[in-house]
Amino acid sequence: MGILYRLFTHYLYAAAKTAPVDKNPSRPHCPRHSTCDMAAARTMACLSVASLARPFSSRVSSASCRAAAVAGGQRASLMGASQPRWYLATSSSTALQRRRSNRGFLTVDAKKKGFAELLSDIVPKDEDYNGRPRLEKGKVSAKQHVPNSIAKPPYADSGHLPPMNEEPQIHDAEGEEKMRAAGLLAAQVLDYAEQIIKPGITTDFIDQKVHKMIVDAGAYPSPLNYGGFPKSVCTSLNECICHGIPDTTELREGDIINVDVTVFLNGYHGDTSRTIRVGEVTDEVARLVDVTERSLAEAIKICKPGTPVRKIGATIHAIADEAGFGVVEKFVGHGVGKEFHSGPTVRHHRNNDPGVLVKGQTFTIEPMLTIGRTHDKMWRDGWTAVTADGKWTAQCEHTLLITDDGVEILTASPLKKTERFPAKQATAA
Ligand code: EYF
Ligand code: CO
Repeated sequence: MGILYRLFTHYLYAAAKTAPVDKNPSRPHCPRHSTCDMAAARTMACLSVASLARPFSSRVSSASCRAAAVAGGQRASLMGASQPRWYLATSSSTALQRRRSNRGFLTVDAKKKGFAELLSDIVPKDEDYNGRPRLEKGKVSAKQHVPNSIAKPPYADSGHLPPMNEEPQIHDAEGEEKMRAAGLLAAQVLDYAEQIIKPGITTDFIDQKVHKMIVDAGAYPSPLNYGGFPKSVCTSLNECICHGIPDTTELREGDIINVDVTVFLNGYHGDTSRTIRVGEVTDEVARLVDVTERSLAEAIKICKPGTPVRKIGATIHAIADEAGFGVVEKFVGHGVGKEFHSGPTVRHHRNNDPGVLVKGQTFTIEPMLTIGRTHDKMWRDGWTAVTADGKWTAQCEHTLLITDDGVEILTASPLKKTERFPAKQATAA
């Protein structure tokens, strides 16, 4: 009985430790909505960049979350009647009640299972992939300082999230030049991050170096305090899909890490990321990274005035399918410019979204491909999204400008100049 009890409590502990806050991986949610003043911010970000193709029936409680979910509803309504819509349900649950309800949910799950199932459930939850144990949260260091001389985006001091503007960001010649400058700096910072990456360094070290380079260039690191995000860059390791928070975790030989850099320079954001190999990686992991990059490159080639936004997802998904990889649906590309995130929502999987690209518009494409399943679970920190099955995932991202007859990659690496103006591909509407 003692063993049974211990196993049961061990199971509950293991499940609680690893359980997603939301059991439905496709359902957007605000992980810490009632424990933190950043509730609206987080839900908003879920709705803006971690978006959202599925009906939303989860209960959100605080006024801030409600406002955010309403904003999500507005956004969904702009997607047109044939699009999935958001549904807002309210309840009066508090943080404590939500934790209770999570526990209750887990308990019910456990009670339904027999002894053998109980055992088998414990083991796969912590199964390694690639000889690497599942990621665990490390220690997050204190927030970095930004000198007063640097122009900051509106959220920098408050930690709020600006309201999501569904309109695309379209620029005149001067705006385009500023976007070029922001894009170039972001690309330079990412190149620098790639150069310092080696086994043994921590993700916090990457954050410190990236932060310093951005601030030294007179820019603000856009993620810092964006909806309360605690660091200047996202570092997403192995099974982390996106929004990994730099901490004391050390890189190991054979890892892959996505570094997602966004800078705010002269009033404009430039946003780019790539997945970097830490030393030698396995053939399967190398192929994942290569195919993810190719899917982005091919999607960029079809971009020009008049290209339906949905073709981007179709292109990426076809390449991932052929290679046998999954496409994460929950997190999406976005308009970028004076605001960090705006319309259009750029989904990376096959979709039927309305809208076409227009000259002067800036936006990102940032596909996330997976070796295994595409479902995610959110860590209790409310930011870090990892694959539910623990298999690895890769992402890459560029900020793009639609030109007269094609596209310019504003965040093309200065070390790989050839990719700035990709060869065009014919596209049928
Ligand atoms: C659950 C944030 C993350 N959001 C988006 C805030 O577009 C981006 N990268 O390409 C992007 C980067 C960051 C970001 C960095 C921080 N955030 C808010 C709420 C939830 C969330 O993830
Ligand atoms: Co982005």
